[in-house]
Amino acid sequence: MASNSDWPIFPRGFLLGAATAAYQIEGGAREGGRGESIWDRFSHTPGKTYEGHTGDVACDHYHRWREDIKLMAQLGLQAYRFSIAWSRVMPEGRGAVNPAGLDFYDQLVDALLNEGIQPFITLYHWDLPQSLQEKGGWPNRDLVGYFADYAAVVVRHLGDRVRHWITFNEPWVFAFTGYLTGEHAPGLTDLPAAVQAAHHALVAHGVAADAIRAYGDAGARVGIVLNLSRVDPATDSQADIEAAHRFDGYLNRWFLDPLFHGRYPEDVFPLLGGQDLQSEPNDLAGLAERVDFLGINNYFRNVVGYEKDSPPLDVRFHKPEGAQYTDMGWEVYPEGLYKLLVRVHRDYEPASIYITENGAAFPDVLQADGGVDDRDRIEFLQAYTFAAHRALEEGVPLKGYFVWSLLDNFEWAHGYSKRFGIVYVDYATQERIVKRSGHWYREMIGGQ
Ligand code: IFM
Repeated sequence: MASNSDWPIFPRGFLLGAATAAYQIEGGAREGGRGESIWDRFSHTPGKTYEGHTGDVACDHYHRWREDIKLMAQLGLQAYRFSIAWSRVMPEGRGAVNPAGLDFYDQLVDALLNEGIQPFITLYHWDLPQSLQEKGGWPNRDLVGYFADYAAVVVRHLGDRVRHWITFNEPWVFAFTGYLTGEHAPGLTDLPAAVQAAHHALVAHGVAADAIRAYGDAGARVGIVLNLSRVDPATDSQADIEAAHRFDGYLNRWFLDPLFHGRYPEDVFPLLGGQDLQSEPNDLAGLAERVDFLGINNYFRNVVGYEKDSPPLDVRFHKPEGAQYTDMGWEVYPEGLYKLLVRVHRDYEPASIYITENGAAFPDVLQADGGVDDRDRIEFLQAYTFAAHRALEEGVPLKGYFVWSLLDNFEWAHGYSKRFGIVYVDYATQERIVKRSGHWYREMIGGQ
């Protein structure tokens, strides 16, 4: 039995769980009446994902969910964060509802509750119905209403049993990598479209929050999940300090300021062409009252310096020498999580915070003895959970922690080449093998 120095001891009621997302694990892409999503279209477009990988089968969770919930129970998970595939519930994104899609999530929720695992549902984890992309996708304001309708359908169905609702996962990622850099679906490279998409996600959060409150249980809690990172300047020079501040405005304050202060960050708004944003007067009003909890996904920090003639922000990324990097090339920097939590609490004061994703990809190897000895991931999780605990001790209202991810899965443009799971998936057989980190996490939860 490991001693308490192997993991932090969290207060009673603190939730320890794991997270996944629909397109990354479900598979069953053409089953049960599911409609096409932008990730089906994107991953089937040559050259968009690593070796042409798609989520057609993924972890086959669509068929293996009972086994996966047993696995969660064996690991002792107290909560499970998963997303709903919009196009499983509404194949065209609006209009007709697909009962088989709702049934799938219905059974999943019941099975989780039977095992005493609290469901945290994300309504949107990037898999927009393709037919809504054909209407222009998130830059089209009509999507705000379609999203609210979809949220209402799901919450009317599951709201008697599900308490924690997350509207969006990482709107920064799907807006800016989906519409500006083109690395993610729908693969566009259009700055005004990206800024408009990000804005509509904020407005949609507000109206979906209203729907969740209208149709959910009295105890329903609404959250939104942001990918946030500590940003440090590369040197002490004024130019680098200002560059780091601009990048912080783009990555962190672009969503935090509207959500909690009702306005965009003034310094970076014009740099991204904010003056051309199409908006209505009350779009950002009252968003703070529609956030019961903030979900933070954090993996690494950014070290940023000034780079001349590098629009729109004139920044360049630096990789500190001597640091440890994961298989994604992300710096292992637990101190960044601690500082980020303290800063978000100080500057924005969300009522509650959950770490909704944290974890690491490493090149795991399935050994001849059938095990996966991922000590590097254990060290990562230890360091980050201790950092989170330190923030909690200093007054940050941290209520839970979700490891990313329960299973190895489809890592978007990287396909299956990156493994984030605490459970190894042998994609040839779909066998699940609990990694050493999974055993460690089970002990940690049991040791609370
Ligand atoms: O796999 C993703 C997830 O879908 C969103 N947050 C970051 C993870 C790792 O890249």
